[in-house]
Amino acid sequence: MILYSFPSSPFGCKVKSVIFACGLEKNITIEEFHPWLPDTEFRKLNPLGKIPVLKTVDDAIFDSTVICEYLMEKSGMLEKLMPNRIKSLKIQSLVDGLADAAVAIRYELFFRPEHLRCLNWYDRQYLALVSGLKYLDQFNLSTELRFENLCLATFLSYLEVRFSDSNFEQTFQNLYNWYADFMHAHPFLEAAKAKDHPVPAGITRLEK
Ligand SMILES: N[C@@H](CCC(=O)N[C@@H](CS)C(=O)NCC(=O)O)C(=O)O
Repeated sequence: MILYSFPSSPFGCKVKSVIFACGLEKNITIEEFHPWLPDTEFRKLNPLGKIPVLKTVDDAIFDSTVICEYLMEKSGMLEKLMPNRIKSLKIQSLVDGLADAAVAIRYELFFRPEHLRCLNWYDRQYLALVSGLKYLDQFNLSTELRFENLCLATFLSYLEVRFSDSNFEQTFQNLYNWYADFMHAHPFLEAAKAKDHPVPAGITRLEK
């Protein structure tokens, strides 16, 4: 199987963490692909043009949560990683929403020139991000190896890379203490963390 992803993608890192937690790393090749590259072939795998995508022998699976469920089921780890399905999905969908907001902010700042940026829209994404982190800061999280915890830890690794100047670690201390404890309890997850990576040449900014 091939996983199309990019080293900084929070959704891709979430899938990588599930690959490691399920012991599937030998079955999956990770192919680096930036979703903003003009590549019409990739849209044959995912018409939305988004990563991550998992290419199997006879299918292309997206989005990240569907890929994760597929891998957990395939490896027999679904019950272990999601013993309480609704609880897992609730946190997972919150974290996905935070990742959507964080990635939208990143795109606005990185891909759009300053004179085309919309401050109200940016503020709304930032509000979603901060409100979600506050909610999770008050949540009682365990350090058990659970799907929702994998989603959250890899997302926080994305914030470390892309929002390093936002002071979240000081503002949401419970959450970041949990993150440190969780990573300490499951050191194999270091390999799934988001990494800063140069954007490939040939990507055009949103000039219009
Ligand atoms: N809901 C999707 C979100 C995936 C997503 O937004 N991926 C970003 C990269 S982190 C992307 O491919 N963006 C390209 C675009 O929006 O055109 C999932 O969980 O896989």
